[in-house]
Amino acid sequence: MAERFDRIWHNARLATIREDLPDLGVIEHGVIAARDGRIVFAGSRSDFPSDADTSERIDCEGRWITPGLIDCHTHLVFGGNRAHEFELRLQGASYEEIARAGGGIVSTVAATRASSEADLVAGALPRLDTLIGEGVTTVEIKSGYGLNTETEIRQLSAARAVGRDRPVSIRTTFLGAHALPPEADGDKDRYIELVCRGMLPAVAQAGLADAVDAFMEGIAFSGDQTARVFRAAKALGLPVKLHADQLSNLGGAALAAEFSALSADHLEHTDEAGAAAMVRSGTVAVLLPGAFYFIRETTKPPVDLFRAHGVNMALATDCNPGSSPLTSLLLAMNMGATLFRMNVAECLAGVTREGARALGILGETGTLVTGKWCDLAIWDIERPAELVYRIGFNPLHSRVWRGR
Ligand code: DI6
Ligand code: FE
Repeated sequence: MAERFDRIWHNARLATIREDLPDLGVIEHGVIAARDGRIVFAGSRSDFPSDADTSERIDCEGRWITPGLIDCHTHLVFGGNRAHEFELRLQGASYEEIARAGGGIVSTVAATRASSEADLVAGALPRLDTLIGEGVTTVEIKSGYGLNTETEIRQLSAARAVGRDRPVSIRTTFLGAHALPPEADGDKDRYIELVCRGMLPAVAQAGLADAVDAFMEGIAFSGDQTARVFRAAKALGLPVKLHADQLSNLGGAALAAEFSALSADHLEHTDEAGAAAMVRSGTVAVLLPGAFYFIRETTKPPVDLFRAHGVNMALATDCNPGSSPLTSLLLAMNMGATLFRMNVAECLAGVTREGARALGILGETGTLVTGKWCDLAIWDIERPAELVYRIGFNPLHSRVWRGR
């Protein structure tokens, strides 16, 4: 009896991003078949059963199909915006000066605390829709603009809510250790105590976090404080990630590796010992060229070192109101290539397979492989390099999330 499918896409060129194939894992004359939202076939038409029985057959007319894109590091849910701070920076103030003067993250915290969950959802949806419009099917969203239990929970439930409003997978990350709130009176240790004993257990209890993150930096938290957060996360069975070595080298990459973090993110100032530690722990390097560009950072992440050591590299927008008001993964890829000298295969893997790995969901999405969710982006392009090469042009033809 003929095998039955819900939908098949044929006459396509597949960039599978499979790990067992070189470069992009290209399959010409490709077919993808889906059943119950999952990929049940992704390969060459010559291997596809000719008597397949399907409800819907979509002719891709030679278009390219990649895995649906994954934005594995965003702060998409927040109140207000920081356009005024941008104007101040144009007059000469630095990001760190603004942060130390009570602006920066803390001003977004005030706006987020003043927002209802409905306000937060309404603010985030246009940003999410912009990502979706470029073929994104999975988005990670962090908290970290509440900095008290009530608002952190509101931010995370707004993040989960946008995922119910749109056909997209949302992964949430608790980032209570993002900045020191004004009421902490400068006492970082006491605040970290609150994160570990108050906020984190409440967030975990509510089932609102898939992972836990921290901002380890001179203007944020030390290695010791970060380690306390990580121990508390691990005790609750939650995987960790880290904003590491963005503005200075405090050994964040190595600390992340010590805790087998899913990813260490930013990494502009990471050294060789950090890269070597990351490869041992399988920690993904999430590179965020939007933040590098927007705060006019001059030290680049050591992409050559990551490549030489075999560290997996992902790319993400870091969409946030202060250091990366970016809602384009296509532009993030162009910046990854132009600013960081990543090649086309690295950029495309960075927003698909490696993004999935950085979220701990590589078994579910990120490559065109049987058994995974059928998350696809179908493109009007002649070659995959166009996705990286163009600036401000969106060649998405259509997008499929969980088989639809
Ligand atoms: N690193 C960043 O670049 C953002 N957060 C972080 O930990 C900045 C967030 C902001 O300025 O609002
Ligand atoms: Fe970030």
